[in-house]
Amino acid sequence: MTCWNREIETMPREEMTKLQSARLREAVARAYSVPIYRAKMEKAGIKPGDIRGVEDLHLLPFTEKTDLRDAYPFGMFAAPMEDVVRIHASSGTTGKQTVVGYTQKDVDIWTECMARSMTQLGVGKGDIIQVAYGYGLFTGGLGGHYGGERIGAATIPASVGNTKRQLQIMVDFGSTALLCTPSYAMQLGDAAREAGIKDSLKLKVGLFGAEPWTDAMRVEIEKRLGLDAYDIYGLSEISGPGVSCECTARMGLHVQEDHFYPEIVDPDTKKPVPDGVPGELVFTCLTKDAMALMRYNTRDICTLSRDACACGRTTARMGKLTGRTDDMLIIRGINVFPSQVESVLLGIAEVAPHYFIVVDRAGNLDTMEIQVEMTEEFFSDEVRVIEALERRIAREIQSTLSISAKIRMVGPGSLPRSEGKSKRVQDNRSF
Ligand code: DLL
Repeated sequence: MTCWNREIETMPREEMTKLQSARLREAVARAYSVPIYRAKMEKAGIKPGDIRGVEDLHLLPFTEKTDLRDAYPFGMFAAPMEDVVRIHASSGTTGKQTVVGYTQKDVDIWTECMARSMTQLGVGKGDIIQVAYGYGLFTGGLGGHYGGERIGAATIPASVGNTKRQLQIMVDFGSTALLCTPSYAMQLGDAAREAGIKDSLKLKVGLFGAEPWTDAMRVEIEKRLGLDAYDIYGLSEISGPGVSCECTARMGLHVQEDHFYPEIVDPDTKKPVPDGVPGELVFTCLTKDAMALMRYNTRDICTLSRDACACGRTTARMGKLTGRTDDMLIIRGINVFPSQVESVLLGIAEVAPHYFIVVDRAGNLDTMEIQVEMTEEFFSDEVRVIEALERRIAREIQSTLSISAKIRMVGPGSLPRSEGKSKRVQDNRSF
């Protein structure tokens, strides 16, 4: 077993709990300095001194994505802006992004987590890592990049897209590791097959994540690209990719639990459930300075286990994600909330805020069609008018959600109305 940080990765459970508890006490004190948290804790009748260790964690109130939205942009920051060295963002539930900040120490810890993830998969010095996650506000690109450099591998900031050039880089530079979303890996695999270059590839390992994928997809990717494919998980609110990652034993994703304390709670009662029982995954940041997130409910559904892993690591493991308890869709690796679509439509006078989203998969590419109702007032059956409106909405969606969508205008009152919880999404993909 090759470890980046053997002491932590093989730490006996008792020692790990001690370390986590000490870090938690500091993190709670930090969180208490943020007015939003202090108000939450006061409302729950909790003082920092009440949290003596991880056994008291359940007393703390949860943090939700909406808390970050309400605090937009920097209201959740626990460090002064002059200590913040990086800002990332991901989709919020409406038009506003969820903004996250990092001090230098936070970036270093995130990088260390990525270094551990890569090392546990045998990637290291001498490897050539092609980072084909998007570089930008999304954490995939830079997360992979810093991790790659930290382990001393030659790191290529290929970013996402331009498939032909990706394949050329892969062959000419001799990339040995690939980092991208699993759906993009499939696409690259298909393109490699078509170009007949599979035998020229030197790929050994792939770290794929940022969206759900199945073991069946793993088999396909491995066949197409001739590598071993592993699952990597993370979210920008907690740091980015590398919160957890599979090891070669493939018995779940090792959580970097000295930095991110995991819990699983029942989606209805919000009470912690025993290991092995599926529920909502909740993380508490133990060491993050710029944002001291306490009990952040990711809304991702999975299980946790703390029994021994065949690889020898002792850290807790997450099972593969099986879904979410909110309505967030992940389309081509981009997080999309239906409420974001609604807020775009609300800004366009010619349409009613009635819409229906159909998500599909054409080949390996996710597609999104948004059916939108015109208002009685602006209704027109002139093709020119309709097409102009469709183009305008598509532009607005692209600029707000960073995703292309096919817009289809429909007549007033033609989308189904529901009396109960409205069903606004039809997802035809199978994961
Ligand atoms: O997706 C960070 C990341 C980048 C992870 C690259 C892995 C690789 P966000 O954009 O904030 O961050 O989206 C986080 O994506 O709550 C999950 O619902 C989903 N997700 C992330 N990794 C996986 C995975 C990045 N391995 C949200 N399997 C999370 C399934 C995943 N879903």
